[in-house]
Amino acid sequence: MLIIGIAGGTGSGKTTVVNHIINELQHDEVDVIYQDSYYMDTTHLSFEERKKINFDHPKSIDFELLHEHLLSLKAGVPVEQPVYSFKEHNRTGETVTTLPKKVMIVEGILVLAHQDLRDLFDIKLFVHADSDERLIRRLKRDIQERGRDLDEVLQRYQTTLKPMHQQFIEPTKEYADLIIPNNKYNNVAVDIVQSVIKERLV
Ligand code: UZR
Ligand code: MG
Repeated sequence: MLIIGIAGGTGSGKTTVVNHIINELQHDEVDVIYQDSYYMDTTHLSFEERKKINFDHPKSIDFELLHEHLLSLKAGVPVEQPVYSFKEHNRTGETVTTLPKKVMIVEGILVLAHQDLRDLFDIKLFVHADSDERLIRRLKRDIQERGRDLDEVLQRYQTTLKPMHQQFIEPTKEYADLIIPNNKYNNVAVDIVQSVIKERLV
């Protein structure tokens, strides 16, 4: 099994990079684990309380479960990946069965921030985009897809996303084997990653 960790700030284009990588591979040889699926269960909190959670701090993520799931997959055992709702800020209670595949991709802002996870990755990537670019993408996405408004997104960006990015995400660039510049969609870098994966698969 080849395990690839893909980190990078919010709006850097991680999910898009992952989608392009997996499109080129056979359906039965690859699957993705999303860090977003592993936000802590917050059922005990009210919606108003959940909105106040700092979702960009490592402690909001159930890294233990994520690590345990990766170990299972590595041992050939399927796992139940929780399903998360950004509108509700909580797990939905549903899960998706994730089978062990030859290539497992682990994607999320903080996946390189956790040493036990890092130790499991064969390849570590960091997707970089400038912060203005990331803010523009984040604004569009949160308003169009996650039911937020302009003030809420900007407020969150200034008070939480930016400081958390500087404190916890940006420093993990240091652990990356490869940093992908992604202010514009980067075909060449994705092609290179794909060839490395294909090489390792044979
Ligand atoms: P990406 N996030 C939410 O907006 N709502 C939640 O309930 C849980 C997480 C955001 C989180 C982080 N921060 O910046 C982002 N906030 O999802 C990570 N607020 O996802 O890497 O796709 O941007
Ligand atoms: Mg994403």
